[in-house]
Amino acid sequence: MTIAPATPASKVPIATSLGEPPFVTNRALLKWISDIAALTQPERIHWCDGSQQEWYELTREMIAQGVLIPLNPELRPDSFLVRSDPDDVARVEDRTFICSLKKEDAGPTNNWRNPEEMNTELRGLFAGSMRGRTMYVVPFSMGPLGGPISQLGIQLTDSPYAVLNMRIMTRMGFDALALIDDKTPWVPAVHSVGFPLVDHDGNRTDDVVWPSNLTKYICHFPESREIWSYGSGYGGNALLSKKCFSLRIGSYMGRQEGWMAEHMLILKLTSPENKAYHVAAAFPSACGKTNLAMITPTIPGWKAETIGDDIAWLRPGSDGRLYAINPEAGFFGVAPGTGEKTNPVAMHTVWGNTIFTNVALTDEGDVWWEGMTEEVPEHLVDWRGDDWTPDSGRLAAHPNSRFTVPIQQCPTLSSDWYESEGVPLDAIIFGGRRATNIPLVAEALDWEHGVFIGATVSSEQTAAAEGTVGDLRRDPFAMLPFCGYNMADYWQHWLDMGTTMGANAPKIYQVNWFRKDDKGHFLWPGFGENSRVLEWICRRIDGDAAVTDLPIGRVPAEGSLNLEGLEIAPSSMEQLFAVDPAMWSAECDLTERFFDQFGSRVPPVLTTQLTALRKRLT
Ligand code: GTP
Ligand code: SPV
Ligand code: MN
Repeated sequence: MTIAPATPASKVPIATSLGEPPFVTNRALLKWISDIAALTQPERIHWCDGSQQEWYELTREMIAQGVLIPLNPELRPDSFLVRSDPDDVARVEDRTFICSLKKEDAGPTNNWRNPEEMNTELRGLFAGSMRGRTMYVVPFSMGPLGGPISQLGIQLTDSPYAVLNMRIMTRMGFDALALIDDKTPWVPAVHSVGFPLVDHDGNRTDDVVWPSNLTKYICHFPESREIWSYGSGYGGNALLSKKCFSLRIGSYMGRQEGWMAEHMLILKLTSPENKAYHVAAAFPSACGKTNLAMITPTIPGWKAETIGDDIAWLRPGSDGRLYAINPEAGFFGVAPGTGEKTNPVAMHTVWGNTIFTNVALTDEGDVWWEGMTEEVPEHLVDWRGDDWTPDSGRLAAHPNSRFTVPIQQCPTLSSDWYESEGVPLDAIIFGGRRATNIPLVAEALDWEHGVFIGATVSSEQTAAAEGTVGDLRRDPFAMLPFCGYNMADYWQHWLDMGTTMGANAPKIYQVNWFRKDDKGHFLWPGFGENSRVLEWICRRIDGDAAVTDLPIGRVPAEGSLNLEGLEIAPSSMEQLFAVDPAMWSAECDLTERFFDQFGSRVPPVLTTQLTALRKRLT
């Protein structure tokens, strides 16, 4: 198949053939690729088969270009360090757009643009944006290939770094491509770093280690289920399977089709009595999902197994229960704070085959970041490539530096991850990073109260996105930056799902590992000790744990939370569950103002919940 060059007179070498593998006959798919190639004018088109050979060739090329820094193979085999441009280190929420036909359908918490206008703008930006580069065709499946909850997508990208990451994060390659026939729905996603190597006159410029553009656009067209991302090579801006597809487009699809796409980890717990439980937990970015997903319980007899650490797709099964899959195939985890003490499972997972982005390099050719070891190396090369010593007075790794690693390397991976039907959820947990007010754990009174708790989650901003770290912000269901439609309609969808499931719905809990004393110290030891809270939740599911009713929910009765072997002052325990009526009244005022943003679209059930909470507080 040959495509006509967009600018016939130009001296720019562009791909003249799609070079599709012979088994690809889907005309819509081929037309889309040919249209995007005509627009972006890449020099070559490469169809990613996902093979080891392809990985070898790509990495060899990127090492030669100085893009990948191979780590010491004895310490970290088949692993690389990548340093991004210092202007391209996290998701860019102010450049993220939901381009629904109606502005109200994006809602007040999303940036909205008229789809037609945005389309025109994007076409201008993407015109010739891949000149001099290879356009990679990256077919992928979210969830097991052909599974009933799984979905297919194709990302076109000019970033080989994105390709290597997509190969880890998704089931990528020809197996996924082969599933896309004329009748199978798939999500098209276009990505360019916005750094062409050849100008209109055919003049070449040198490439840089991390090509990107100061102008960035992360755009979603929910009604046509399309994704267009321009200008960034980093994380959720560039791995379009993750937030763009699995959450923003996914949440929109879920509402239409009766399922849910959530920013949740999935964990399997087995009690000393050998009973299994499945829980899903939504925490905002960099608030401990990966940690909890890989928890090493400190209480005897309990076993924890990992199913997912970031995204869950939930669907009611024929038995009326809620089933969950992790659509991803890898972890894109926060590096800083990950160490043998805080997350030994993650440390073992990244033994090799790992891409590290924006961490520090040791003199031995291994990686390091703040919190990895207690002992700080005497010399490092920091994430920007500069010499670093402990008295440099700056961080060696970027606070949002990350590792990309195949999930199958996780020593605690549950065989349930392979289960295409998903696992039935017993509990859903909402959490955030809150120094005050929110208790260590509380049980929702019922589904509607649980939805109220989810809708009012707030958290201190982390480095996972641009913004002021530490600022408190509302992050309903940890989905504020990820909901592809009006957040108030999303709350209604949650309420509707509860009605569908009735008594089979999972129980809902709220947790907070981050409450502090007046000196600013964490009151709760966290990490493996969080297993005590999980144990209490499991006991509650079985009706075996006593509760005390507080205005904000049901908390463990005196002696009901297992604190055996834990040294914690009774005063700390008291503070972890303290409810200050004045502070809570202020919290309610903020909730009211937050709800007001959504006007009449706020489900009446939630305003009733707020009134009821206020009443319980007096
Ligand atoms: P995304 O990948 O951005 O969605 O984030 P995540 O929720 O998976 O975050 P992650 O698990 O990587 O946690 C990031 C930070 O939270 C790290 O710095 C951890 O040290 C810290 N953290 C995790 N669990 C706990 C805990 O129980 N207590 C305390 N104090 N910190 C924790
Ligand atoms: C998050 O910010 O929640 C992440 C990282 O999981 S990213 O993939 O960059 O969105
Ligand atoms: Mn996340």
